[in-house]
Amino acid sequence: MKVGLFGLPSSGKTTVFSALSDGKANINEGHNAPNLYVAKVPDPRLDELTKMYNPKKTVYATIEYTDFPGLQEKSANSYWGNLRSVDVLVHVVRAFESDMVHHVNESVDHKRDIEKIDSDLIIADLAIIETNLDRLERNLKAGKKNELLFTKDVLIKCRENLENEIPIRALDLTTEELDAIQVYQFLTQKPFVTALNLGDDQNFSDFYPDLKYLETERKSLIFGLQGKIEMEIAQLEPEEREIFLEDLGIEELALGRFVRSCFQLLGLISFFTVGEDEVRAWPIRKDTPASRAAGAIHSDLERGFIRAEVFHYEDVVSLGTSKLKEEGKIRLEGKDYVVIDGDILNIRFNVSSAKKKK
Ligand SMILES: Nc1nc2c(ncn2[C@@H]2O[C@H](COP(=O)(O)OP(=O)(O)O)[C@@H](O)[C@H]2O)c(=O)[nH]1
Ligand SMILES: [Mg+2]
Repeated sequence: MKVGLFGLPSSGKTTVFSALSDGKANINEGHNAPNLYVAKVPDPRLDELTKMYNPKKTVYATIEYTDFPGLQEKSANSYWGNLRSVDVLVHVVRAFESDMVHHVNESVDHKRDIEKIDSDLIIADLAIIETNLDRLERNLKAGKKNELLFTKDVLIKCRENLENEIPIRALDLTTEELDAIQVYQFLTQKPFVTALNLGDDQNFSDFYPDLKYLETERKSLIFGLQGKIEMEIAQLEPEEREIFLEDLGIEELALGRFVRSCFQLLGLISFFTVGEDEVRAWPIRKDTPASRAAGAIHSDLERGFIRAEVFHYEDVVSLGTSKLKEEGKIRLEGKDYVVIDGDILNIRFNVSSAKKKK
């Protein structure tokens, strides 16, 4: 999962990036190259399973953060272009007050900045639609395929909505419609998070009521964090963190909360595989059948899938590994079984039949 942080210069992107990447990323302070970090997705269940199975290694799911350098008016087009390759867009917005940090718009006004970026993204998508409608029109005149007509209709539908400030992600598009516009990588179609970067003395709950419309009307997520504090705590050793968290009244670090929000936004869940060699988390989309989940591990497992031995994390934690069987908690499931969050799978498969089907 690729997560891209963007926003105005000095809104705190690099600070938030550093907080979310566990304080371990090498920060490039220059203004041109983006910062990149592949972070482990924290999952206390995986830690618990590691204690139980004592494997040679534990493999966490990963999340890739990119901190895109500040948005400059002049090169906005190529800036938007860079953002099209990510899975989740995170708009970092400054709420913190500080005389030491200059704001490009001279004053701190998070609502203004949110509205401006939201409309910039809409304009960027509208520009793509215009270009492509022209192109489709020319191809249609040249007598090319009828399916172009369908794409054209979808683009027109998107345009109408965008003109009314409705982002594409808020539309109820059918699978066919989604397929037709997939190539355009629309920015307002991507899962979207507004990350409000709060000062040490500010509370998210004071800001939330006015920003709730981002969730209800704009189908995005609003996430508050005190970027600077979070960064400083993330840079500490895990053992030292606890004391500070308690002192500051922070229940959980933003890096854990944030990942969960992204999983929720993308409709992701995790299943696990366990054994002496490896205990591992596998992120998949909700409602994935067992055979496709097996495919996340290896394509042979999907092709040669016979059945899955399934038990649940909660059961192994409450009963221990040895009692699972006698309590009837280990089930055999077929390829259509819908995997749920916290399932632990052992896939039975047949390589030779997998090869035949190739
Ligand atoms: N007081 C305060 N300062 C912050 C906060 N977040 C960032 N800053 C400061 O704002 C400046 C710009 O932050 P930076 O993360 O580099 O912004 P970027 O340009 O968006 O990457 C730095 O001096 C940060 O220390 C915050 O939450 N509170
Ligand atoms: Mg920066």
